[in-house]
Amino acid sequence: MKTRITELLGCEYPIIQGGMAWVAEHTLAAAVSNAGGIGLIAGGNAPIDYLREQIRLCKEKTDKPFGVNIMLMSPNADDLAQLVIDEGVKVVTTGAGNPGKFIPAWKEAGVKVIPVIPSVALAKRMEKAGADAVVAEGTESGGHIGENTTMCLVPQVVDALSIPVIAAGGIADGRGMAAAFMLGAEGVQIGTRFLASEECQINPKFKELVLKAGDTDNIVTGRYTGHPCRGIKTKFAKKLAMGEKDGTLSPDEFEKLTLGALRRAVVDGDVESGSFLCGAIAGMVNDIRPCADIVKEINSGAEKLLKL
Ligand code: TUI
Repeated sequence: MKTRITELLGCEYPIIQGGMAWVAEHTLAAAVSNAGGIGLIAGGNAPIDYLREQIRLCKEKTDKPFGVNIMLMSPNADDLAQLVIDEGVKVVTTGAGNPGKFIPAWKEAGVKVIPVIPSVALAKRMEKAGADAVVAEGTESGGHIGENTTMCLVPQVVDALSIPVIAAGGIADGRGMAAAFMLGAEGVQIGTRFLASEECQINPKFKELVLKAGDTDNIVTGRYTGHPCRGIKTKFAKKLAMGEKDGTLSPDEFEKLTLGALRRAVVDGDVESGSFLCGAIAGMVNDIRPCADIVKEINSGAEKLLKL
């Protein structure tokens, strides 16, 4: 399927892997890029040396284009923004904030800039600031989320912008991709499906939780901190949700409990105190497959439906 996104990014399929903090390292990113999509390495809160090494390792594993996600709440965001220029990274996506101040330098360096946005207002600002495309991310996504759904957000962003729109949130198969295209998207960003891939390096316990999850095993916590996050409804997540609801956990105490919780999930598989961030579509993810199979199956499934 050729769209303005495949043209812009020089990839075979308009499928981008989500820049999941702690999860999206070079093995996963290279596998998705080698499969014909666009793999992303997550900057997250990583030190600059770690991200530099990940970028270099990725270049050893693929000669296809790949990208880096800059999490704008990271205290390192300025340094990471410069690093992607210095390392000649071709694509940058951003999350959890407004990347406006970085866009001129990225554009100057020939980096394709794709902010992830949760609203039409921010999408318009990004187009004005020179973004090449946007990811319109619905609240079905895992991790830090906005309030609007993919179904409602994507067509409104498509109508408001001239640049191409990539849909994210709740997409894990060809049906989801076809639906996003019917809403006007020209690409999809997929995270949760790649958690259950062979090349994904997360703790096996995390993969097991994704595979076991049903449609109601998902929860959003932390709305009162201003940083709502979606993940798997573990006992720990339920404890956070309860403390938030009944007022027994102050926002400060909540932040303390969740500090480092994503690392505890991804690296240690710690179900007692880890946050297993993951999208609401996890209930539909039932097997661990190579990234190449996942990318090709989603694309061919969508193509068949769109040609009906
Ligand atoms: O960024 C994400 N997902 C993430 S980041 C992350 S690490 C983290 N952990 C705890 C708290 C916060 C972050 C885990 N998952 N997705 C993209 C995304 N961006 N979703 C929502 C936004 C967003 C929110 C506000 C983008 C821009 C924005 O702008 C506000 C403004 O106007 O500055």
